Amino acid sequence: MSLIFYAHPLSTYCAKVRIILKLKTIDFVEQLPLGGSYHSNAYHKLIAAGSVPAIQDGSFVLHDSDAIAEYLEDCCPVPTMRAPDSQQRAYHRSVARYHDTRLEPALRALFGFIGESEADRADAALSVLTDCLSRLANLVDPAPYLWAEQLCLSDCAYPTTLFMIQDVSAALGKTIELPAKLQAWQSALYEDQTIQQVVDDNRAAVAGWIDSKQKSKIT
Ligand SMILES: N[C@@H](CCC(=O)N[C@@H](CS)C(=O)NCC(=O)O)C(=O)O
Repeated sequence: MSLIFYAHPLSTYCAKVRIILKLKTIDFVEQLPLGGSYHSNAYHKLIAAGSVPAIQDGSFVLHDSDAIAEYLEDCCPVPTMRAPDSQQRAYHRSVARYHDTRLEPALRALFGFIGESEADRADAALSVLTDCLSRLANLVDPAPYLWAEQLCLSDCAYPTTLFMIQDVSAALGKTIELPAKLQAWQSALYEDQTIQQVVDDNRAAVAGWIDSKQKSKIT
C-alpha cells in the first residue's frame, strides 16, 4: 500500500520530505490535508500536531519533516542519506535543525510584508534573515553537498528555502544576495534533476501566492 504524504505546495518543509521520497523512489500518494486545510478538525483528528508535512504509513502516522526524514531513512536505507560516522551525522542534524529553527522562521517573518506599500517596514526582518544566512555560510562547507559527493537528509531542507528567500525578498523590492558558498551549494543542489523538479514546482506555487497577495493588497 502506498504511503500517504500530507503536504501543501507552498511549504518548504513539505518540499524537503518530497525530495527525500523521490530520491528514495518510495511509492507515495500526495494529498492536501483532510478537509483541505491543516486547520480542519478532520486533519487534527488524524494528525494531532496539526501541521504539514505528515505521513500515514498503514496505521502509523507521523508529523514533522525531520522525524519523517529519519523514519524514511530507517525504512528505506537506499540510497543512503545519513552518514555512518556519529559526529558527522550529528553535525548534519545540527544543520537541519538550523534550517527549521533559524532560517525558515526568519524567512517566514517576511511573508506578512508582501504587498505592503511601505517596503522599508520589512528592513529589520530582512536584516535578521541576512544575518541567518551569514551564520549558515560559516556553519556549512558543502563540497558540493554537506556530505561531499553524496546527498544527505540535511541537504534536502535547503534548496527550496534558498530560492524562496530570493523570490520573497525580490517581491519586497529588496534583493538578497546569497553568500558565495551558499550560491555554489544552491547551484549544485539544483543540478540534481529530482531536486530541480521539486524546486520548480514550489517556486511556481510561491509565485502564484505572491501575486495573489500583492493583488489583494492593491484592491
Ligand atoms: N517543524 C515542523 C514545521 C512544519 C510547519 O510549520 N508547517 C506549517 C506549514 S509550512 C504548518 O503546518 N503550520 C500549521 C501549524 O503548525 O499549525 C516540520 O518540520 O514539519
